[in-house]
Amino acid sequence: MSVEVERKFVCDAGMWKRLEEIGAVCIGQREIHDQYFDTPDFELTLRDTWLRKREDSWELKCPPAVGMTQETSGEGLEEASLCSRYKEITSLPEIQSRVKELLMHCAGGSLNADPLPGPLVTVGQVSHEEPGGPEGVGDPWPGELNLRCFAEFTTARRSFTLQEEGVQIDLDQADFGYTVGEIEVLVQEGQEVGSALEKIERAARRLGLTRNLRVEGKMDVYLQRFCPEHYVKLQRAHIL
Ligand code: V4E
Repeated sequence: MSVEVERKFVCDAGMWKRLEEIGAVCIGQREIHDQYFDTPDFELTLRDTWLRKREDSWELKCPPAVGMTQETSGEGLEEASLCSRYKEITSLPEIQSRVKELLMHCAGGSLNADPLPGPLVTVGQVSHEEPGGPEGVGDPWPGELNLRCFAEFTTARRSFTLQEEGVQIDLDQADFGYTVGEIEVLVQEGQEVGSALEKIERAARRLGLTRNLRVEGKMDVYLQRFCPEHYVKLQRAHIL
């Protein structure tokens, strides 16, 4: 199982040129369709656990084991506070059992709430079926656990690699009108994250990213625009 260590950055108009100048190699571009799921009471995301259907595959992102979190690893690098790290689980049986276990431990679990499909809404230039139910997902299991789709969007992604650093750089343009970059390193679970943070810091410096500010991800912006109540709850819980 791997842990994704990543730093987001503001992707300005000069970024392409800078990537070229530092010798980053474009390794592809693609469109990614994501659907995110949670219970009506946000029991997963309030535990910083993100269940996603990306194209036809299920993925779960959750905080890594103690020892790989920034609070406990004592890396002492400024980079540590700018980088997020999440364990990525891609085996469906494991995702289902972790989600079930998490929901069972939620006080007053909401397995009896009635999921309702939402109306059609327009987001920017793109018509979106407002997320609101497990319908159309094609799998019965999310509905059986009272999970509904709360966010759905498509991202045009261009990926680059800085081979000597072992980092991947993605430039993402979401269909609701937000563009963001990220520098990413994958680490095997249990391994030291310090060297990943150093690689990310070196890549950030080479890209001229000197402003050490937290940059909003696609989900921050999506929820602020379309699900403000959910966003406020996650902010109050210091998740976003
Ligand atoms: C919102 C969120 C998660 C869902 C995935 O978010 P993100 O990594 O931004 O999406 P994406 O498309 O780049 O996924 P990838 O292709 O890299 O797998 S996982 C954790 N969060 C919370 C979160 C946070 N607390 N802070 C920041 C800056 N981003 C996300």
